[in-house]
Amino acid sequence: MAHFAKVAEYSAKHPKPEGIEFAYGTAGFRTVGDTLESTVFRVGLLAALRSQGKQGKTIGVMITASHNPEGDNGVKLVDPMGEMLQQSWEGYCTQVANAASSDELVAALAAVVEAESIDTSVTPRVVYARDTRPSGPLLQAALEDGLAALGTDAASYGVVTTPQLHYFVRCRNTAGTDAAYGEPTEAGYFAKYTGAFLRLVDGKPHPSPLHIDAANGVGAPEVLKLAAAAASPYLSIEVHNGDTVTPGKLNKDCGADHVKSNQRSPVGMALQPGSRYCSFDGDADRIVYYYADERGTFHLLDGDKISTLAATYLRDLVAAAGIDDLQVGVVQTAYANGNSTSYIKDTLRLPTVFAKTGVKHLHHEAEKMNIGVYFEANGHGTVLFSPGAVAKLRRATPQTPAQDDAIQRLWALRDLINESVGDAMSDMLLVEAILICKGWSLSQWDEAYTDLPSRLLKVVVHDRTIFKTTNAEQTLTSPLRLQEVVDALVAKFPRGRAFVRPSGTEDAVRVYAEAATRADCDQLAYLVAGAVFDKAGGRGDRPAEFL
Ligand code: G16
Repeated sequence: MAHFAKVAEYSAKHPKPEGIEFAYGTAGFRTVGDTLESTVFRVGLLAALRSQGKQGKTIGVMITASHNPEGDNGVKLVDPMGEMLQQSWEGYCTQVANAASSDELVAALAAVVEAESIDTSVTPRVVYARDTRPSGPLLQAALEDGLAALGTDAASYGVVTTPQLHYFVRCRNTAGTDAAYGEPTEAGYFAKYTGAFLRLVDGKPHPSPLHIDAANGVGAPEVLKLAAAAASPYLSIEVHNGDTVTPGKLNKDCGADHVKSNQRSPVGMALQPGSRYCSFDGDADRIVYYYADERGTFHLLDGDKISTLAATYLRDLVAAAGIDDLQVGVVQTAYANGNSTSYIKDTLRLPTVFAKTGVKHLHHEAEKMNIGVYFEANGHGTVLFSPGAVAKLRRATPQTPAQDDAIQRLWALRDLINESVGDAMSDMLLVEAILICKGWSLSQWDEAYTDLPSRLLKVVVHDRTIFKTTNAEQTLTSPLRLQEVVDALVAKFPRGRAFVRPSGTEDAVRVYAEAATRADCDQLAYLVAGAVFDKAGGRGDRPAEFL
């Protein structure tokens, strides 16, 4: 095919490593950074085809491995509205990434063109960015070759957060339409979100400083720029773990994933009672909050707590605005703490559904709601206003000043939220705005419900692809009979719940357990992890008992 005339020449510079199978998973391709050059080159080709398939709309490419260790890297495609790549394309990505030769690669690309009836005469448009990982520059060069091979009109945003790139893509594709999202620049991003934030908190008392653990990642410089753009005592921040230069520091003993998984503060943050803390992950798409009480005990406010805070605030505003038939709903995954789900159903009386892990799955469920709040317990999430909800807001005619105020606040919240994807900076502003408006400390926010003790473990196995699940990933269908073993263990513990699923971003199997007491929870997690290790090909050290 003439369209692919230059592919072989460029591809020769980026040969596929032998013996490695790549798979487009939960958040794109993600593995050891040194092995990804051919894959990222090929993602450049796919991004161009995806853009042509969308009549020249701008597609995004983000080079990041987010919460993974610094040696890993990854790459994912961003669709025109700033959302994750349409799932039906994930198979194409996997096929193209695994083509063994230049000829096979061209054939795989031609098959995509054929299957999607792509008009290859359209000029492809792609924007891209990367996080701070050392392997990023080399992978970016490979991506640029892939884009050049198909004559792409391409632009780099340099080193930015993943959600910023999603935002830029959405802005570019909506410019000049009714759905115009903002200026597709860093300055535009900061102006939009800080402007909405300041509108919401105007006139309220100033909060105490917020200590941010930036995971030694790209969130550090970006959140400083955000605060500079706000230039307001409403956003007084202190950044910790902001070293993006020293090798080995990214996500090391810090960041949202570390804090959530280990349920303790990150390195470099000595918690003081009464002070306020949060952690981003390596590419700033997740956030969790935490504090220490008077006795120095650590308390985590994770994605479930953020979700319930946002849902409560939105529900109350909708009621105060006097808008009928505007329902707030919540999407969670199996990792949601059991008590958060009960709180949403029984106390807030809001509808809630479960989706599979991966924000793309939650996003699709939230799209079915009027106002859909979706968060993973790990702190990854956002809020979506459906077109119907936006139309109702537009039509709303306030009868009182209080109704008018509530409607203005709903508009400001919509502007404050990055609807394209979960965004640590935008979510931080959302939490800060709600806490400022309510006059709440972190411990007051925490009072809504008490988490059941929970534990998340990783088990390394020879082949995680043998693990298959159903029921929003809460039930194993393979390996055979392992689920029966898990069920029997769960039955031994009051309020016990546990599930096993293969990670889509790391070479490991994840085990989640919760139970009525910390001791029971830890015992259940240990027993389930041990069963996985013994019965499904554990590798390395057997999971140890908690002491
Ligand atoms: C990614 C996904 C999240 C998911 C997380 C862990 O996060 O975007 O939706 O929860 O991986 O997924 P898994 O358990 O399948 O490894 P991030 O922040 O690393 O991009």
